[in-house]
Parts: sequence; structure tokens; C-alpha cells
Amino acid sequence: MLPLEELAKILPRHAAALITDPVSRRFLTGFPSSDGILFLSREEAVFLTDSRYIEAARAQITVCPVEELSAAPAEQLRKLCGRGHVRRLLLENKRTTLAQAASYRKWLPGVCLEANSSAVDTALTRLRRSKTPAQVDSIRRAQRIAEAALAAVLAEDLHVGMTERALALALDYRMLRGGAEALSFETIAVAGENGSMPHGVPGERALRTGDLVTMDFGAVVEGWHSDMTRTIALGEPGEEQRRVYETVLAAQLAALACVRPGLPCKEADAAARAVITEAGYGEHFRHGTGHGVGLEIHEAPNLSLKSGGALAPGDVVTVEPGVYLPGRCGVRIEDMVLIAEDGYENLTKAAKELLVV
Ligand SMILES: [Mn+2]
Repeated sequence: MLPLEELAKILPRHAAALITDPVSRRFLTGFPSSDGILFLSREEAVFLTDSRYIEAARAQITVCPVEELSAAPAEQLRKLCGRGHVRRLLLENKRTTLAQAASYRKWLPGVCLEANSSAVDTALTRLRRSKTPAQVDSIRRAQRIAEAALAAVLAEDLHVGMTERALALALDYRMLRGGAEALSFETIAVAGENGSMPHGVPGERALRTGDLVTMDFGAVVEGWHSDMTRTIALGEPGEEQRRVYETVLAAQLAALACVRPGLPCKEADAAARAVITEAGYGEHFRHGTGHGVGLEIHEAPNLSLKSGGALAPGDVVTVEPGVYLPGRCGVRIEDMVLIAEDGYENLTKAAKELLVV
């Protein structure tokens, strides 16, 4: 069943949903655009978009009719609501602005806006979580592009004296040249003491011999994201650096060893955390172990101490423990895995043994 039909099923009688978030619209229609409204009721789905997109939308959208968004959207929406005897309106609570909600209230006086219902958000989160083989294929291609970029950067670009920012740009350039339509997020490349900031911003600090260097990056293919992190050593690492690296690697492997459908999400986190705590670095691992990846870089499910729920076939999640010693160094190792019927497939193929350059 199409995601659009699945979403329509959760709507009450005489209710409609207005889907306006770009990611949600793309997920439900397959069509990327910066503007548009998907009107959805049990009986009817219509995609409304403006003149900039109308020709492409008509050519590409096969799941529902497409109408040009008129200069008088209020009248157009009133007509759609009237046709379906719509009396209740549901929105994406997490993604609709107050201004949008105010407009709908004004435009549709006879329709009750259910401002407190999270039904649409909840359903979309659930539908987006389980990836189809075609979606996994796009994620896999994105991951291949990211890994090819890393290999090229390590072979040709990385050198002592270059700045973190230059290293990040090298990864970006290689990914885009390699076929990425976009970057999954702003690439992280942090060296030495900056490595202790899990989401540090690459700056003018030059790479030096003796640094651990953490690179966290990803590519986008057909809207689908990839995510990976590797930490490498410039020159022979010191005793503490090596110990931190081996601890994080052991933690990452421990989490992977238990990943399978049915595993409570918080247990994946606990498996990695136990190794790091045992090594004495527990207080220096202060983020979750992983997250879902898809049309957005962070989506359901989360793998953290507080996560509810369990892993299920079709989930694509990262496994990315780290240890961060303020003022000294940081290590994170991140793979992205597909939960299968009987275990998992690691979509990340890059080596994880400490690479000393
Ligand atoms: Mn990640």
C-alpha cells in the first residue's frame, strides 16, 4: 500500500490533513519541491503547487491528482473541504508554523483545527521509519559515494598543515563530484583538542602530527541520506589516544554484536555504554549511540538510554559511540546498518582499525 493510502487510513471520517512540510510532501508524493500543499482525506488526495512546479509535478506525481495552487488558496481549500464534507483539520504539529495554522483557521471558518492532535506526525514517523528496498538502494548509493570520497581524501588530500576547514571541504568536494546531490549535513572535521566537541565546527586550526582527526559526513541520493564517522591518527598515536580509540572501537563492535530485530533500542545503547564505562570513560560519552537515517539525517528510531521501542526489519540506524576528553582529544566511530529479518547488514564498508597516516 502506498504511504499516502496508509496515512489516509488513520484519518477520522470528515477529517482532512494538510501536509506542507517539504520532506513529508516528498515522502508521500515522490516529488521534491519547496512549496506546495498535499490535501488528504479518506476519500481524496490532491497535490497543490504553484506555477513554478506545476509542469514537473504533473509529469512526476503518479499517486494523486495535481492542481495548480490558485491566487486565492482559501477558496481552493474551501472547495476541497466542502467536497469531502470535511469538518476537522489535522496538521503536522511538529512542522506547521503558527502563521500557517492561523491562515487555515481564517480560510476555513467552518472547519475545526485540531491543534493538539499529533496523529499525523506519529503516523508519518512510523511510515518513514521502515525503508523499502528501493529506498535502501538510494541510501546504499549515498554511502558508497561518501566512502569513495573518504578513500580519495585519505589518499590524495589529507596532509599535515591543512586546516580542518580544508579537510571538510575536500570531503564535500569529493562527495559532490562523486554524484551526491547534496551533503547530508555540514561536514565535521575536527583535529586534536577540537575532537572533544562531538559536533565541532571545522575551523582554521591546522592538522598536526600527533593529532587524532575525526570526520563525520554523508551524501544525499534522491533525497536519501548517509552518515558515517571515522577517526584517524596523524603519526603514531600516544598511549591515551590509542586506549581511547580501542575503547570506542570495542564499544561500537559490542553494540553491533547485539543489533537485531526485536532488540530494545536502549539495549543497543547500553551495550556500547557498558564497554566505555568499564574502561573508565563513561562520563565522556554523553550522546546517544545512534539514530535512524532516511529522508532526514536524524529520524526514528533513536538508540539512547531513554529510547523506547525495539529495532525492526527495515530500520536504517547508525551505531556511533564516542569518547571525548575535553582539551585533549576525541574519537567517534560510526557505521550505518540496515536491520534485516535475521540480524543486520552493515551498509558501511570502510575499515575501522585505527588508521595511522
Ligand atoms: Mn550520525
